[in-house]
Amino acid sequence: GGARPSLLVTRRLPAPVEARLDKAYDATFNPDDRPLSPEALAAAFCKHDAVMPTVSDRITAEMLQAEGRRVQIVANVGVGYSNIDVDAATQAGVVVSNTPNVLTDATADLALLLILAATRRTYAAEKRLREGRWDGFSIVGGLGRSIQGKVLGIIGMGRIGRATAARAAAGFGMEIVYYNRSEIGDLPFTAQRLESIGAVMAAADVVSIHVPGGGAAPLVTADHIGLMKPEAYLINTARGDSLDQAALVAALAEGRIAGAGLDVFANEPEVPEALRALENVTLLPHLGSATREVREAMGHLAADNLDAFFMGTALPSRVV
Ligand code: 8YV
Repeated sequence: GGARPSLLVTRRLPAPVEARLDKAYDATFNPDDRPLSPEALAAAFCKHDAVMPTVSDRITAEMLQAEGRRVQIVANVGVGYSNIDVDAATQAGVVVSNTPNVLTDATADLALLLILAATRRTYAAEKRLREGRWDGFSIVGGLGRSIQGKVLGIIGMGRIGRATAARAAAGFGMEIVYYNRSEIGDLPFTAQRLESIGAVMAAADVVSIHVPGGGAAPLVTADHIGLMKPEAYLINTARGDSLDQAALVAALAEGRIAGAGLDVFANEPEVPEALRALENVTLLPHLGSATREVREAMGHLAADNLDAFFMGTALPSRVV
C-alpha cells in the first residue's frame, strides 16, 4: 500500500488501541490527555486525513468546511455525537462514525447505580460518616425510598433506555412507563408508552433520561420538571443539555422534587456551585462508559471504523 493515512487522536486511549493505531496510521497523539484548544483542533483539520475526537472536542462547521480541509473522517470515541456538527459534516461530505452497543450495559449499570444512590440518599449519609458526624444506628433516621413496585419513567427508549428499563424491571421490580418519539415494537419487558414527555414526568417516581442532546433547546424543559411528583427523583446519564439544568437545580433547591443522580452536565466540566452544595443529589464526572473493558472496546470500534473507511469497506457504525 501507499503512505499510511495521517491521524490525529485528540485524547489518550487505552494502550492496546494506541498501539494498533500507531501501527496502521501516521498517528499523532495528544500526550497530555487534556482537551486540545479549538485553534489546535481547527489546524488539525488541514493537517490530517482523519480525526478521532471525544465528547470534550467540539467539531464545528468552520472546521468541517474550512478552506484546505484535509480530514475525510471523524471517528468519534463515544456513542453520543452532540459534540459534532453532523449537518455541516454531511454538507461537507465528511464521514462521521460513533461507538454504539459496546457501552450500553455499562451506561445502564451506571443509571441503576444513580437510581439507587438517589433513592437511598447515599451521598448525604456517606458525607455524614466521612465527616465524623455519624452518631450511631437509627431505625428512623437517614431513610431513603424503596424502588420495588415504583414507576420508572424512561425518556428515550433507545439502546441505553432499554437496558436501563430491563435492569429496573427484572432486577428491581419497577414498573416501566416511557416516552419515545417513534412507536417501538416488542420490548422484552412490560412497559407502557405514554403520549408525551410531560405524561411520563408526571407519572414516574423516578425519571431517567436517555435522549441524545445537542438540540437547539433541552428536550426536558422547566415545565416538564414542574410536572414531577414532589417525591420523585431525576436521573441523567445522557447529555447535560438534554434537560434544563438551571430548572432542575431550582427544583432541587426549593424541594419541589426529592433528589437527583447526575452523570452529565450542561457545560462540562463545569458543575454549578448551587448543584454541588445540595445533599440530595449524587454527582458523578461523566462515568457512564468508564470501565477498562468498555473504554478499550470503544477505542477498538472507533479504530475499526477508521480501518473500514480507508479500506473502502462498510463502516461498522457510521453516523453520516
Ligand atoms: C464517553 C459518552 O465517555 O459515548 C458517549 O456518548 O458520553 C461516553 O461514553 C464520551 O462520549 C467519550 O467521548
